[in-house]
Amino acid sequence: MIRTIATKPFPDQKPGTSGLRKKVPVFQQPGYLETYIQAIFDSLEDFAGKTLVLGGDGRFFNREAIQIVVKIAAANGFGRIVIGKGGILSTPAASALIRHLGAFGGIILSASHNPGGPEGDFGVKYNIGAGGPAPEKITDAIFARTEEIDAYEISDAADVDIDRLGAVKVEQTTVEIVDPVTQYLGLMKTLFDFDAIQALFASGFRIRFDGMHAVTGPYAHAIFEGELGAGAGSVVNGAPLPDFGGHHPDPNPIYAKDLYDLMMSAGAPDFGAASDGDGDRNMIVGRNIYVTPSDSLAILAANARLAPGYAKGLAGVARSMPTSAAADRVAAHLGIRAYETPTGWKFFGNLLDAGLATFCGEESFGTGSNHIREKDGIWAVLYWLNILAHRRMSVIDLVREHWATYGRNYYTRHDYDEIDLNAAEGLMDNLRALTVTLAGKTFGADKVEAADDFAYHDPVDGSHSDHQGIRVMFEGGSRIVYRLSGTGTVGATLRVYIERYVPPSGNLDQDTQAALGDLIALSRELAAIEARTGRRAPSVIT
Ligand code: VG1
Ligand code: CO
Repeated sequence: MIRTIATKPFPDQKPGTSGLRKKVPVFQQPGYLETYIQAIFDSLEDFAGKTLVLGGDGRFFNREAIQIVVKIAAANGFGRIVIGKGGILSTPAASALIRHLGAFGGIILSASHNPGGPEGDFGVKYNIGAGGPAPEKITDAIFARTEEIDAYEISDAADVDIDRLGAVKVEQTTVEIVDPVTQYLGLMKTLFDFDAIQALFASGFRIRFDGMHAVTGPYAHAIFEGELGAGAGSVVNGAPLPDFGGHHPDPNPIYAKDLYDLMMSAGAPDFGAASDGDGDRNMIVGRNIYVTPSDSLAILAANARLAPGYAKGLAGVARSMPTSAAADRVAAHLGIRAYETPTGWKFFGNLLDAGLATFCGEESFGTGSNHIREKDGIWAVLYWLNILAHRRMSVIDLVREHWATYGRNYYTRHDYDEIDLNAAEGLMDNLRALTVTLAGKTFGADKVEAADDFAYHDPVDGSHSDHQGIRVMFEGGSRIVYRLSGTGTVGATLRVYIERYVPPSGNLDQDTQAALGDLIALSRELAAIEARTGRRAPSVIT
């Protein structure tokens, strides 16, 4: 039976950079998740009888939340709900499945790289039929609906057994449980040269993939060890755990330190990679070299023709504004368009749909293409393997060759986590006011060319997004960028992105923090970070 349950607006259901993220106990409040899910459906039209894809990254509360979403979706009239077995779907696999099935949309239960567990984070993201995160028009409508909602519809049917493949009925809705890997694996086979990668492994090439006890473990075991013949044990931390083993499932040199240290040690394998909670991020590390995500995007673009799925070449490359301009240089060389969007994958959707961009990337360990509408961790790893299988050179030699051709964008991000919200907003307001006075000023060797608060005009639908981060741009291509995170759940996180371009004739072999030392000092001084936040140093450097 379908019941109508009275509810009230919760004041804190505004989606951020990537859906709604809150502490688990917040989501466990009676009616909290139900109300948000109903607000999503209330903001959509004409889905009666259509298909909804549903899955999550396996974090604490995933299984309970799946049951709640099933019962509300059935009560609201979806015709079919397709769920990954065990409630598991990586974000990229969910995007692939939405597109493959021609589904109306999908709900992904994840707080991505945020920690999990009873006191950790949980999250809900709505993706549209194209497979990507809902654009701002929809997330704004969802938020508006959360402010006035007064009831939700829910079936009182028994829980669905999400661990058994097959189909059952909930009210009038067919609920199908599918293997989370099968369709995704099939898609990867259409893009990459699996034979060449198999031959690479057969020749003794060694990989270490760290699943970080998050969602990519099952995908990595099946694809790298199963299909491609990487030796058993190549995938570590491959079992998804509700609390990610107590770790932060964020693939960067700090949180994937074991992998990083291994790759810098004498016994390092040829290639190292890790992915995040929901499988859309990737970190690439070679023996004795960490590849920045910005460089990774540029290197993939420069070598695109080596992968069967991209052999025809690229339409364009898009990067988020704070991502280094390394990909722009490749685009210029290839004679294709380069796009600069605000942070968050939702801004790439229109460019991909319109065929303007083929590759997209973010400095936050996100890379992807038009094969789906999310960033894709396993895809990026397969892409690198495909390139290495053809080039038969080490990661470090490939990266050095790239710098020698295009120059090097030295790049770092400094995060100041959990700072006071008012202090953070004051700091940004102050910077915004400062932008108008900076052009033409010289700091040390660097002269400011322009400074602004980044605004984006979507070239496809004409939508406009203001206040996407403060940019201080210097002559010669160096930059300092400031923005506040939209995915955190405690206080505010200030992100400072620092970049300096060195041409091929310059010194390409410096330590990154040293090469950027003067700009790092300037980034702190300009924003008065210590005076305003009490922080002398960042909490995380990537
Ligand atoms: C962060 C990253 C952004 C990314 C977003 C979602 O957002 O900076 O590039 O798209 O996370 O990624 P913010 O607003 O905290 O800077 V994921 O893997 O958390 O879905
Ligand atoms: Co993620």
